[in-house]
Amino acid sequence: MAEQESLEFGKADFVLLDCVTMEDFMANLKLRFEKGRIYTYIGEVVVSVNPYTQMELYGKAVIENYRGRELYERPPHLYAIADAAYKAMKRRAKDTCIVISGESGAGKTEASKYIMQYIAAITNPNQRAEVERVKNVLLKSNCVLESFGNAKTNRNDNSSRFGKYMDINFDFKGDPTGGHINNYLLEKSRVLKQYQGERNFHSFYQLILGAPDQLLSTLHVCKDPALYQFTMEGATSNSLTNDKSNFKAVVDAMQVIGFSQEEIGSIHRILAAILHLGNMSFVEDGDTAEIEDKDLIYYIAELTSTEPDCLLRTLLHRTVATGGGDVIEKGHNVKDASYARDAFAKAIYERLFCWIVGRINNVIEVKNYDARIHGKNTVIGVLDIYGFEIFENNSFEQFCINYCNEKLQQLFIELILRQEQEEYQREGIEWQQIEYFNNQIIVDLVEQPHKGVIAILDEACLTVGDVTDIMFLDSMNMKLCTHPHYTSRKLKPIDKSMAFNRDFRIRHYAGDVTYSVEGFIDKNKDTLFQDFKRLMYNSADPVLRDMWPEGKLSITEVTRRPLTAATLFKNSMVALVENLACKEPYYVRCIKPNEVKSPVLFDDERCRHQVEYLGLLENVRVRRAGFAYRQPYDRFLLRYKMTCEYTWPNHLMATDRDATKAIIDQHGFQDDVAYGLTKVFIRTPQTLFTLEYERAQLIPIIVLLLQKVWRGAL
Ligand code: AOV
Ligand code: MG
Repeated sequence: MAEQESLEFGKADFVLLDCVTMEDFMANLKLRFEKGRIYTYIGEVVVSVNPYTQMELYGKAVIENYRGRELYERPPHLYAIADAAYKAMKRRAKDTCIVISGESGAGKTEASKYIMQYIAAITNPNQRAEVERVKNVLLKSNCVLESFGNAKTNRNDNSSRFGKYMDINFDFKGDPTGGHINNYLLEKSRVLKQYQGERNFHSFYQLILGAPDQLLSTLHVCKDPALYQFTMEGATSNSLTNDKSNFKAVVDAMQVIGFSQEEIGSIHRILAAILHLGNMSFVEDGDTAEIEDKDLIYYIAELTSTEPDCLLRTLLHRTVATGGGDVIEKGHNVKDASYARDAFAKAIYERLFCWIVGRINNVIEVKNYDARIHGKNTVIGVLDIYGFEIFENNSFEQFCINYCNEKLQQLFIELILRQEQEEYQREGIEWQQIEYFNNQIIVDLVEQPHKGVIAILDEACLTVGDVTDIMFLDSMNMKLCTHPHYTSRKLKPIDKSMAFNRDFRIRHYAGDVTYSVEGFIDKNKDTLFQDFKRLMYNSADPVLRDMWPEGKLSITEVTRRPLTAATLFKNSMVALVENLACKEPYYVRCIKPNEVKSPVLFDDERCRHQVEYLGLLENVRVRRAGFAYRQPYDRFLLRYKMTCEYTWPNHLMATDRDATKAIIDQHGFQDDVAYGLTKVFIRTPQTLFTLEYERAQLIPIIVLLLQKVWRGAL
């Protein structure tokens, strides 16, 4: 068990609690938080409580203290879990992953950064230049991705508005040789509009407030976010982010990564173009729309390296292929033009973000050449994704984010609670089944083919004609009315807490969330007229051109209907979970101590709620009753047979199980072990450490002996 600190700091591992009750768990968590012990184990899971203040926990000396140590030798820390994942990867050539979960503002992104810093600090002792380059890019990528993918929300001043899974590749020496970032569904609707008190993505404010005057003037941008429709809301919000200095930090980081001056210039021009697009408004001109402020057309055309005429035509018209194969141009009315402008602004930003991720991936991609030279390539994956969210208004984005958290909780249940218990049963180990809530039912509610919310939404989106959000709600009400985790005001008219008839509610594992259906159909269809794609593809700016490869198709060549946003997201989540499930997982479970970002307040009720839905108490129970290590008998013998006179060099017993028993009995570990059908189960790490220690002592003697035998034979 974890190194025992003085008892005044509570138990360093919840497994050591005298009683596993919610009260005891909470008392220990609270005591440790109050004493500045923000990390506690449940076996190999780290429970982390956001301290909301800078802790003296992360310096170089601390890193050295954890380097190469066993998990239980030092007080609980993210560094210990990072080291354990690293050791498993290096010693056993296992792909591992670190899954960080918890609700919005619980500290996932900070944790992921500390973990990456640790891995960077303990690798490349020989200072190989190429490895240093890769490490630098991996570390600097955080700064760039946070600028473009994070924003202030009402729950977190630096909230990740995208999901991130980063693979770090290692060579046989255990040094990082490259990596790959997968990003998941950016909340692009934020570009257009933010709820009261929230902000657009940091990148916009950093440009407006941090760019040098000369750059701003070439971008035709003023130094005041209140002047732009898209940044107006955040202009007055009292945020902790330091936009001015961060602008420079982001540019520096991009340079370190390898973005060229031209590319950085393009990125700034694209951001400025989006700001100008936001200020564009339309007026009625007969049946069609006209642009009110013509200057904006010239600014945007200049910034996107397109022809003003083409830009104007694209904003006000749309080409349509008629049934007969002809192509006609249809003028927009004001409503359609505004819709098209918004779709365009969102799409440019999203593509810019994906392009940046792709650009970083180019730089850190493991080349075949490297793999050949460095041999086996193993991976540590780090997952930092948007946490569970409940806002006053919840929309399509919260629905996706919360579904993603359901999937991750399902993975946790699958790996930590279910498979563990099933293995004991399979192996015939005596076992008292531990009850837990399985959220598979909610995952199914969302993703089941034909019957789930996403399928119903897709069906509505594929229906010809004008399908409204309300029709989608009606369809859900009809198909899901008996589901225990679904309800809506229409089904339950007395429920006043659902404000409108356009709401539906899902009882998530982490709490009830009421979603407004408004915008679901549009956001799921995610339509952007082909004219915009062609316009961008024909831009003289190579960065913009690169982002719109399908722009080379004309309207008559576009035949396939693209997958909907929700289905794309679902597919990416299924792939993510499959990828994580085939790696050895390490978990960090983050807890948000209070809603007011206070370093001293431990809100009992809020914390208890999180402990409950994260299934932490069940985790302790399974862990406590269970066995930390297990190995098939033949593998166990192969490794430890030299530690027992009856098994070295070969045993003469009836079965490997008997031989294993002989080793265990000789060491006096009988009480710490159970014998399954095919595997031996060991309860505490100390038993394994002792065996490992003895083995390490004996190996040099055996090697000497063998050498003598060989020489004699020669
Ligand atoms: P999140 O990633 O879990 O939320 P963050 O990692 O962004 O949450 O943490 C929120 C804020 O809490 C940070 O900006 C810090 O101010 C503070 N914080 C978190 N961890 C620490 C720590 N170890 N030490 C000091 N301060 C910390 V979201 O991205 O919203 O789900 O989508
Ligand atoms: Mg985050």
